[in-house]
Amino acid sequence: MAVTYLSAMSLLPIITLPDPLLRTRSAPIERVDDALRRLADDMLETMYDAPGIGLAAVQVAVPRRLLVIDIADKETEPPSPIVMINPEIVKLGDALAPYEEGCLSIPDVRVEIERPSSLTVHFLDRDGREQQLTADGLLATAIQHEMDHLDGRLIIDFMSRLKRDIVVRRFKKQARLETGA
Ligand code: K2U
Ligand code: ZN
Repeated sequence: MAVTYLSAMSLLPIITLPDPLLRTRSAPIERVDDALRRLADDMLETMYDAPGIGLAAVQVAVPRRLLVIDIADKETEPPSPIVMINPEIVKLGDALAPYEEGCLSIPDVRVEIERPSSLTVHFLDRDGREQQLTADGLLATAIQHEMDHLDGRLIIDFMSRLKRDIVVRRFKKQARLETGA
């Protein structure tokens, strides 16, 4: 039945280190159409399944400037999904706050990162409408983490060079073992 088919979403594979695509600068989106909305919905389903509170399109191998976020606590709150198309941070607060960040594309690695604790971001929503959002706390951290993905920046870039090289070597070795190379 066409309606069922259209409404069914799909889980997308999340790419991981050392996939070079993660280092791409994602391209702006020209058209907000049904195909893009379908990708955003598939990204949300993939994020909830991971589970995660954010996901950038490049993490599902689509290097376009699209991200999804939902920081609602699923134990106590209803979902509160946010879709951001061509997001731009227009203001960053002066106060910094540390957070021990993980990344769905770099499993089992945690990095304590200090980021501005508040920001204002401009973006297009899933209907292509201009939006402005002021965020603080975990939402501000998540927006900055996902925006980093759109510019090919990863949490390991906040590590010392030595620790980053150790992590990258470990993921490259794991990838070789998996492909039997
Ligand atoms: O983009 C991603 O890899 C998903 C990230 C997003 C994120 C990381 C750190 C801080 C905020 C957002 C996470 O892996 S989602 C997993 C998660 C769940 C609860 C709290 C923090 C991170
Ligand atoms: Zn990430």
